[in-house]
Amino acid sequence: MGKIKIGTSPQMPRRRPSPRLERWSSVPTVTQLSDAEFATNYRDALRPVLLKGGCAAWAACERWSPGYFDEVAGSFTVPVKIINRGDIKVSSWRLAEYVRLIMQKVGDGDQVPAPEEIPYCHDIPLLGLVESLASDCEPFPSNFLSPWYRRHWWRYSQFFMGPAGAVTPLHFDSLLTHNLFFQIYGTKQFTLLPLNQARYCGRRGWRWFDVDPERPDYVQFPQYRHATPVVVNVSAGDILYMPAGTLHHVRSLSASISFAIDFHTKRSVVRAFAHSNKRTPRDVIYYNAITALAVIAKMPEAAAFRLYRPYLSYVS
Ligand SMILES: O=C(O)CCC(=O)C(=O)O
Ligand SMILES: [Fe+2]
Repeated sequence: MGKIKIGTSPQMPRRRPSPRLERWSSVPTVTQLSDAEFATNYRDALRPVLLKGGCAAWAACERWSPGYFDEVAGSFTVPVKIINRGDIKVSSWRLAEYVRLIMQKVGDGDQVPAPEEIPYCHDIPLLGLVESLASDCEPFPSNFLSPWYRRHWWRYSQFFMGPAGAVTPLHFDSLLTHNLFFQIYGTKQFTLLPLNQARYCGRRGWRWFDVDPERPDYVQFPQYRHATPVVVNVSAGDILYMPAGTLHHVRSLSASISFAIDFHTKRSVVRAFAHSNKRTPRDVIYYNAITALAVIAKMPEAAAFRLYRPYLSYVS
């Protein structure tokens, strides 16, 4: 009789399942979350979580509104996007002019136009440009981030402001980072899927997906029947954590102001390289290499940030 190979016997205990979950049945909601619980139960376990009221005590939640941004940054020129699936058209607007557009939409209560007709002030590093805004965001949960990002967390943030009906179609964040998302004004509805369900969603290029999770076309995307999207509403004062590489579709249910920080841990940046394929843009590999130098090799923040900064205005 041949020898039984170690590890193949049916009596052997099964290997521990990978910590990467195949599916989420819901997004847990908590009202308290210590740094250690966040790291162990959510970040390292790659599970999303909603920290209800997590930033409700910030001055930002009192002060920030479209009108406030008219006051503090109205003269800034900002890129505004029209997003039609993965096709993005960018134009430059004065922030004051854009605020007027939001106010009109807020004021008139008319039918909401289709998302691909709504200009969206989307994904801009505004807090890095108007650094005083960060003082409205205290106490800030810096320890949720890796050390590289903590001291000047606002430099790494991406700002979003738009009217009701603005939609960011299904995608993952370019660098396959974790995402810590802060909702300051209004409510957004997120639909989330773990990265390993990307194959069901009609991928286009590197990071966009053609399936519309709000009205899936099962004839065009029959595989989407295997997908298990979870929906969560994120209201003013809430913090949402999305694990590295989460696919997300986001609808503004009202006029909205938010910002997010895309961040890597040592593990997630290594995983991002492991996920690279021939569709991965060179820029993504470059910015992940810089991030690896900062997060793993501890390159000094000032030098690493200088190289990383253009990523914050990178449209892909
Ligand atoms: O809020 C949105 O519309 C999109 C948010 C997003 O995609 C992000 O934070 O990465
Ligand atoms: Fe995103």
